[in-house]
Amino acid sequence: MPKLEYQTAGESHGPTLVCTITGLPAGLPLDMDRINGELARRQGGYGRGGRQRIETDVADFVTGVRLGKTTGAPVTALVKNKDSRLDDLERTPPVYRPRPGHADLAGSIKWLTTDCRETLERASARETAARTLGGVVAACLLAEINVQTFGFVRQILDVRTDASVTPENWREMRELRDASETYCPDPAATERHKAIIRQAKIDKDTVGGLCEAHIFGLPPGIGSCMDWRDKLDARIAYAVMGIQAFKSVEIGLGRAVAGLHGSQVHDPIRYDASKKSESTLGFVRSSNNAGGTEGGMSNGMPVVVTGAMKPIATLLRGMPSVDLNTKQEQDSQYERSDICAVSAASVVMEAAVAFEVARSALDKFGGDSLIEFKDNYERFVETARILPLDPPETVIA
Ligand code: EPS
Repeated sequence: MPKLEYQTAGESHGPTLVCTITGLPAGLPLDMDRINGELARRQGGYGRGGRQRIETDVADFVTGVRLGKTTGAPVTALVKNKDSRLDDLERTPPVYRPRPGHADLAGSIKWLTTDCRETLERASARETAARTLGGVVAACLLAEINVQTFGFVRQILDVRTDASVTPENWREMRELRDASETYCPDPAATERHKAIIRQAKIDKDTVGGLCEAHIFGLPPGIGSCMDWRDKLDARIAYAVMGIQAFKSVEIGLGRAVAGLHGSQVHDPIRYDASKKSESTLGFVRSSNNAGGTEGGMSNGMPVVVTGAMKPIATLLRGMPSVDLNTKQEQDSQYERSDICAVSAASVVMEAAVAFEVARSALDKFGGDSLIEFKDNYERFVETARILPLDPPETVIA
């Protein structure tokens, strides 16, 4: 049985992007509105460059799907590039002056060339369209066990929203997010974000920010503490750091835990039988500083992930650099780009986190078909709800 995995292929200005997903159970209906909706959302956000006016990203499933449902075979989907011109040297010329912050310098040396284009075409964030596609397919699987995902922009440059996102209000927050041009569920912060991006454009500069993703409805016990490679938080961190331009990832309080006492950090546990049917199985926490994971496993609380995206490396005004052929100092080369892509990155990060959660859920519940996967999930939560399994008199207090 293959594990749930995905791989992407394709260049920014090649003919197509490809996403291949293996290990999906058979019978999963693909919610095409959701998949294409998220692809469209990833194309948007205030501060994007001219490329997004050219492209119309839609998923074209070419293997592993029949009559709208997965068959259990590897799933391949394409996102075609309209701006396809990889072999046209006039329109896609060599790049000899690497952009500080981009993959240009390290990649050109790694692959022993002075033409950074060899690297940048693949390093480009265009690839995140394919990664988003894979993540949203995984989110379709999570929806089958009532696990929902919500991603948004927490901060751009130094303007941060204090909006609080909870299992009760996240749908309302989603409406606010969807009304925001920077995907931030706070209209006042959105206006300030837009002003920051406008000013960066005038200054021929770029800006980054913070993305946040919440996963709701995950029962305790997804992931594992038995092998560090199976820790849910470790997998999420790996996936988020794998997104272009991300420089840090935090779960829950993140690095703030370092400056607090244990009594301030750890989330007290209570039991409320009236909440037994919820995904927490009745274990109530008055705070969620752990961000929904303890010991590398979900604990029933929402999984909360924050990722920091650096400012886009392509600056219209250039940055000090050198020509790789002459070694002479010259400003970095300009390629059409974005001023700010934090909004788009919030869509990518939500999808990337969804994929890791789905992978860990499949590791736990398994199943060749969706029916089996859901049955295994139901049996697990039902059993967990009736613990202890031994007669009470045999349980040592
Ligand atoms: C990117 C440069 C720009 C961005 C691109 C990422 O591409 P282009 O040079 O074609 O204008 O638009 O992002 C996307 C194309 C996308 O779909 O997100 C880069 O250098 O990383």
